[in-house]
Parts: sequence; C-alpha cells; structure tokens
Amino acid sequence: MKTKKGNYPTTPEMLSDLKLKDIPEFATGFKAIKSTMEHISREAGIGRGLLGLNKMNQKGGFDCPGCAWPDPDGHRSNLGEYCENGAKALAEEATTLQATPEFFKNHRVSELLQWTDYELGKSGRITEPMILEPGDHNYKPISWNGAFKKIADELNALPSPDDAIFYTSGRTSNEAAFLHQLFVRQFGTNNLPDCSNMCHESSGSALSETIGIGKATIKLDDFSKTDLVIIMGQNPGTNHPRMLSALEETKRHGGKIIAINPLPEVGLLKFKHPQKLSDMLGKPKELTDIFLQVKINGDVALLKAILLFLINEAEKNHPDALDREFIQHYTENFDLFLSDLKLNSIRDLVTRSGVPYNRFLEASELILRSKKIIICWAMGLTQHKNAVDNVREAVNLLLLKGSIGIEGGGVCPVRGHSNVQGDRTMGIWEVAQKDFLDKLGVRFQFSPPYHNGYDVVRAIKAMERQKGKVFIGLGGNFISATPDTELTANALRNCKLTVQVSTKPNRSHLVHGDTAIILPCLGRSDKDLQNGIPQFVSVENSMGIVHSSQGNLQPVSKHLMSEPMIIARLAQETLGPNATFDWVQMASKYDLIRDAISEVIPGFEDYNRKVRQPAGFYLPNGPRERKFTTPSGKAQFTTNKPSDVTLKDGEFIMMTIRSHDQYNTTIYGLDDRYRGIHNERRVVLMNREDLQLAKIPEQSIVDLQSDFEGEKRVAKNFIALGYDIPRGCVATYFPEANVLVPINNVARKSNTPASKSVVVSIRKRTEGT
Ligand SMILES: Nc1nc2c(c(=O)[nH]1)N[C@H]1C(S)=C(S)[C@@H](COP(=O)(O)OP(=O)(O)OC[C@H]3O[C@@H](n4cnc5c(=O)[nH]c(N)nc54)[C@H](O)[C@@H]3O)O[C@H]1N2
Ligand SMILES: Nc1nc2c(c(=O)[nH]1)N[C@H]1C(S)=C(S)[C@@H](COP(=O)(O)OP(=O)(O)OC[C@H]3O[C@@H](n4cnc5c(=O)[nH]c(N)nc54)[C@H](O)[C@@H]3O)O[C@H]1N2
Ligand SMILES: [Mo]
Repeated sequence: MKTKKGNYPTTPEMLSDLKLKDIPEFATGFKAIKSTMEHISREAGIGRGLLGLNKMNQKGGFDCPGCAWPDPDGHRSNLGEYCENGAKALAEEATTLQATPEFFKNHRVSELLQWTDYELGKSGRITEPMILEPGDHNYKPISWNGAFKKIADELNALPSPDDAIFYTSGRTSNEAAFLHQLFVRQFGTNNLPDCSNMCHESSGSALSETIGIGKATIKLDDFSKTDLVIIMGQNPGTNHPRMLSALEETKRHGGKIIAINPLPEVGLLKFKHPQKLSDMLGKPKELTDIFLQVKINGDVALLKAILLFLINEAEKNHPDALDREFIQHYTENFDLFLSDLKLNSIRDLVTRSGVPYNRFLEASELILRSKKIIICWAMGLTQHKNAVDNVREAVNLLLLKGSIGIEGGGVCPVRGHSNVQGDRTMGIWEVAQKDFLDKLGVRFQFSPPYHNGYDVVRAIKAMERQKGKVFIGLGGNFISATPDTELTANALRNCKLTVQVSTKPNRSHLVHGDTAIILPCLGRSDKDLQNGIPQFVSVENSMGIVHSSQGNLQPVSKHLMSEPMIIARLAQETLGPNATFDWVQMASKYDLIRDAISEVIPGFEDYNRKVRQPAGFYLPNGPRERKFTTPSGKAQFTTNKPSDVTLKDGEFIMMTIRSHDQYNTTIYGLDDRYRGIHNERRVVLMNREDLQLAKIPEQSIVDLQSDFEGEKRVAKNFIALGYDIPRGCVATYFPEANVLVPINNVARKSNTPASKSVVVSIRKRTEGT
C-alpha cells in the first residue's frame, strides 16, 4: 500500500544480524538475573535502579509498569517481588537518558521515521512539551500553557465533539482514567477507544454474556487449591513471569497443568524460581504435565472434542463427568448446547485441532478426573475472528464441570497492561452505559452523550474518512499497536491535530496530523508531588484487587507533569466556562479524585480508606460466589463456531507474537532468549517440512504477503527460520508484522483485530526486488 505523505514505509524494513543459539531448557535462572542487572545498570544506573526495584510491587511502593499479574495478598518477598521482564520495564522507564529539545532539533521527523522502535525507545525520556507545526521538519519546545491552549482551540473548533478521538493505553492509573473519561464525556463524546479493544475485549464480551462479569473469578491462592490449570494461548514465561511462581504452587500442592499452544514455549514447560536459591542450584521444576500442540485457531475444535468426550463418558461409565446439579441450578441453554455439540464427531474435531489423538485422550481423561479447574488464557485466544467463541467454549467446559465460583476453580483471563482492567472499571469504554452515564451526569451536573463512540478499529476508519480530526492518545503507541499500519498511518495523517501523552519517543510521534504535540508525563516509578505534597495513584490487577502505587524516583526533568494534572489542565482549558467544577483543584489532591470515584463507581465506596490498606481491596465479583450477574441470573451455555479460516495452496496462518525482549511496541532488546533467536526481530518461524515443500532454504530472506478480500499487503525482508510449529502455521513478531493485519479482519462481536489469524503467503526474495 502506498503512503500518502513521505516516501518511507511506516515500519523500517532493514535487517540486523541474526544469531541463533540453543533454546534453553527452562525459564529464568541465573541468565535472568544477569539480564535484569544488565538492563537496570545500563539504563538507570545501579543506584537508581535498585532504589526502584526495592519498591516495585511492595506494599506502599509502586506497581510494576509491566503486566497485570497480581501481587500476593500476604507476605511479599524481601528478595524482590519482581521478575526479569518487570525489571526491564522499570529500566526502560527509570532510564537517565533524555530525549531533550536538542535531540528533536538534531533529528528531523523523516529521519526518526527510519529508526527502528528499539532505536527510538533508546533515545530516553522526553523532557519537555514539544510541537511539530505544519510544514516543519523538527519538533520544537512549546510551553505547557501554549500546548493546552492549542489543543483546546482545535477541539473547540470541531463541528462536532464526535470528530475527536481519545485513545487510552492500559498503564493509565484509575485517577487519570476517571478524569479522562469524565472530560471526554463533558466535552460531548464517547469516542474512548483503548488498547483493550485489541487485547482482552473478546474475553470481556464472552464473559459478560456467559457469567455476567468480564473479569477473572479466581484469586491468586486458588492456584494452590486447584486440581488442574489449563493454560491456553498464553506465554507466561515471557509475558507474565510471576505467574510461574503460582504454577509452581499448583504443582507443589499436587495439581496438574495442561498447556495448549502452537509453540512449545520454554517458560510453560520447565521453571527455576529466580528468588529461591534452592531452585537456582537444583534441577528445574517440570511445570506442564500435558502439552497440546494445537494448530493456530484450532482451540474451539479441541475444546469441542473435549466437551464431547466428557458428555460421552457421562452417558457411559462416569455419571459424575458433569456436575448435573450445578448445571441445573445455575445455568441455562444446556440442551441447546448439547444438541449442537452432538452434531460433531470427536475424530473430526481432533483432526481439525491438529493435536495428536493420544495426547487429546490423555488430556481429556485428566480433565474428566479433575473437579477443580482453572482456565487461564491471553492473546492466543482473543485475537481471532472467532475469539469470542474461543472464550465462550472455555466457559462451557467450566460450566459443564461446575468448576466456577468454587475454591480452586474458575476463569482467569490474564490481563496485559498493568491497569487495563482498572481503566475499564473507571469508564474508559466507547460503549455508552446508561446507568453509569446517568450517575456521572447527576454527580457532575452535565448531560452526557448517550450514543456509542468509536472503538479502535472504528476510530481508524473514521480518521480515514476524515471524520476524526483530532486524535489524543493518553499513553500507548497507536500507530504501532494497531493493525494495517499503512492504512492507519494515512488515517492519522488525515487529522488536523495529533497529541500524544508519552514518556518516551515512539512511532506515533512521527506519523502525525497537520500539527502534532507531545506532552511528557511522569511514569509509575516517578515521585509525584502536587503543591509539594507527595501523591499516590491506584490500579486494579488481573484479579480485581485495587491497590495504591507510589513512585519513589526523582523525575528526569522538572517539566514533567502527572497524567491527572495534564488531563485536568486540558479539561479546564477546553471546557472553559462550561466546566462544572474546578478541575485543577481536584487534580491537585488525588484524594479528591478518589472521593468522586467513590460516589459514582460501585465497589469503590470509602475508596480513600480502603486503598490505604497495605494490600488494597477486592472489588465485588458475583460469579466468584456463584451469583451470576447475567440478565436472568444464570450462567449461559453457548454454541460456538470453530475456525473458518481456509488456506489455499501455499498459504499459511500467521500469529503475531511477543519476543522475550519487548513490552508491546517498546523494544527492550533484539533477543528472544527462550526461542533461541538473537539480534533480529524480522523473522518468520516456519515448520521445517513447510520450508522444504516451499523450497525456502533455512535463513533465506522472504517477503510476506497477506491477501484479504482482494487487497494485498506486503511486508518485506524477513528471515525464514525452521521451528517446532505445526504445519501450515507461521509466527512473526508484533509490531513489525502489523502491516499485514487487515483492518477488516476482526473478531465477531468484540471487533478485535484478528492479529493471530492472518492468512499469508511467503515468497523467497530474489535479488533486486
Ligand atoms: N514482558 C512482557 N510482558 C507483557 C507484554 C509484553 O509485550 N512483554 N505485553 C502485555 C500485554 S498488553 C498482554 S495482552 C500480554 C500478552 O501475553 P500473551 O498473550 O502471552 O502474548 P503473545 O506473545 O501475544 O502470546 C500469545 C501466545 O499464544 C500462542 N498462540 C497464538 N495463537 C494461538 C492459538 O490460536 N491458540 C493457542 N492455544 N495459542 C495461540 C502463542 O504461541 C503465544 O505463546 O502480556 C502482557 N505482558
Ligand atoms: N499484531 C499485533 N498487534 C497487537 C497485539 C498483538 O499481539 N499482535 N497486541 C495488542 C495488545 S494486547 C495491546 S494491549 C496493544 C498495546 O497497545 P499500546 O498500549 O498502545 O502500546 P504500548 O506499546 O504498550 O505503548 C507504549 C508507549 O506508551 C508510552 N508510555 C509508557 N509508559 C507510560 C506512562 O506511564 N504514561 C503514558 N502516558 N505513556 C506511557 C510510551 O511513550 C511508549 O512508547 O497492542 C495490540 N496490538
Ligand atoms: Mo494487551
């Protein structure tokens, strides 16, 4: 696809210098500690780094800016309550490197666009507000007042509030998120797309429909009380390393683990606890008991086969294969589900899943014997066309077994960003929820908009047709995180103004509207003083615990502003005489924001007291106690569709996944240690037989092409690597391959881009192309 402005592809296509090493046998160990220390001392210096690490995830400290895995309710390890990748996340934020006005003066935007995400991130923390004016080649400093006035003027000049788009990434605190959505709604729109739209939206859709709440129903200590944990479409060794400690507890208490993944991810298989000397010196612990190497998007077929197996067993030898009492008392639509399921044959389903039959049997028998089951999942289930079906089918399994709302059993969608769940609880959602909006309107004396806003995909399309004219990103990296990079770039370039509230330079500063503004903010680990008084914020983790987070590091520049204050100042400037309260006063003392939250959002009554409890507090969760909060009060069985992806000759189904050295679009380094791939990200992992058949020699350079509904998308210069991956399936890294993800290939119902189900063909490069 051609770019509209500028001649460069939005994502640089050059290769670095690939090195292959042995795949390690287990996760963590000394290498992890070495890597932690290297990252911390290189970026932040050892003193500042350790000052931060000692407070991370400790009671009274700050929440790790990495993933949303919960901290223990009780004792926290003195040796450190963090993992290798959490330490990298801190190193990245606590870096002493600075992207100063001098940096922006020395590098034109067109030059920076050719830098990789890795190089961009390594330029350091942004130190002052910056503006890129129409026709200029370089960003230059602008005062905070000047920036707010410019943005407010553009917003107020729009024909309709719906011409503005307000994106949120999931690192934003509850306090900032609440103010943000309030401002956006007082301004007059529900255009609140967020990273969740590309992440666990499918889980939210499926769980709200089936059990009445879009969140996990288990607590951390359920991992030590369960018979069986099933981990689907998730790579915890890299993306939630502290989950491995919970899985270790499962094993210590005699529980079993089934992993369902197209890749034999090292972190899932064997583990050494980095903070236990006995572990470090001893043998690694086996984690996974049964590994099911499913084909990409083969999960519904596999789950259906397991469900059918259980039903057959219940009808033959094992009446207790199902929990009939639970099904009768707590659920609906069982008969519909059953008659639909019986249309299938186990053999056929298992073949479609790609899992060897004996393995399927072994897993099904283990499930048959287990009473208390936890199912965990992440992006491997949520980013497909039938992603909502994936999650609903997993729920069917738990409902069948009555393993929900019990000790040691339930659903566990493992969230990504550290506060993505909290942001949604605070009202960051494009969907207009009447009750919530009514309350907001009464409490803050305004008339909220009652029509739905744009989610991520709809926002891109609106900007493409020139409907969205101002884009404001509260964190995140919209251009790199979204699908269809060149199309999205054109959409952003259609805007009159693009604004990014950011900590570090990223591609979204370089793919911009007529005018672009960067507002540099404090990060999690930074000290936040308002009127000289230290403030803390709060976040909600993956298991619905809300707790405080207070940074302790000196900010790298005196010009940085906190997110709540940035939003308040912008709101005050934009709403002017229409503001119904003093925004700046509220953002000067975060207790005042929390008081407002406690008046509007259920579960947050007495917020200021509860959040000061050392480990925070749990939000109400009906299904945790078998109170299903669906309209009928019953949990819902559903009927679901297996994959409808069909591959023509020479086509593959591609998943875009994370390496061990990245946090989404922030690239910490070029290595993927657990997969043996070093110093290169432009790789495509392929089955060795597929390589042979396609006559693509190992390590040759290939181009990837995606054909979708008559449109062709190409990503050049990838190195083909033979890997243990099912036939017909390939893997690339996100965000380099996002250019291939078609904007219209989205999950039914949740509208999440199907970035794990991209159909591609692969061509060996010939000289000169
Ligand atoms: N260090 C680090 N931590 C992170 C992040 C990060 O980038 N770096 N990102 C954070 C965020 S926002 C999120 S959402 C999470 C993401 O956490 P994950 O979901 O673990 O991340 P992905 O790399 O997208 O991995 C998806 C896994 O699903 C598998 N998979 C892909 N397709 C399928 C399929 O069809 N079926 C099955 N069964 N498996 C499949 C892949 O092989 C891979 O192991 O991590 C969070 N934590
Ligand atoms: N192909 C493909 N695409 C995907 C995915 C995939 O698996 N495959 N995964 C999707 C998922 S799960 C997600 S969650 C999205 C992620 O989408 P985003 O959340 O938009 O992306 P991030 O890379 O997490 O955002 C990184 C940027 O956030 C800014 N930042 C960091 N800390 C802070 C802070 O404290 N405050 C503020 N204001 N800014 C900060 C920095 O400037 C940094 O450059 O990507 C999605 N896109
Ligand atoms: Mo995510």
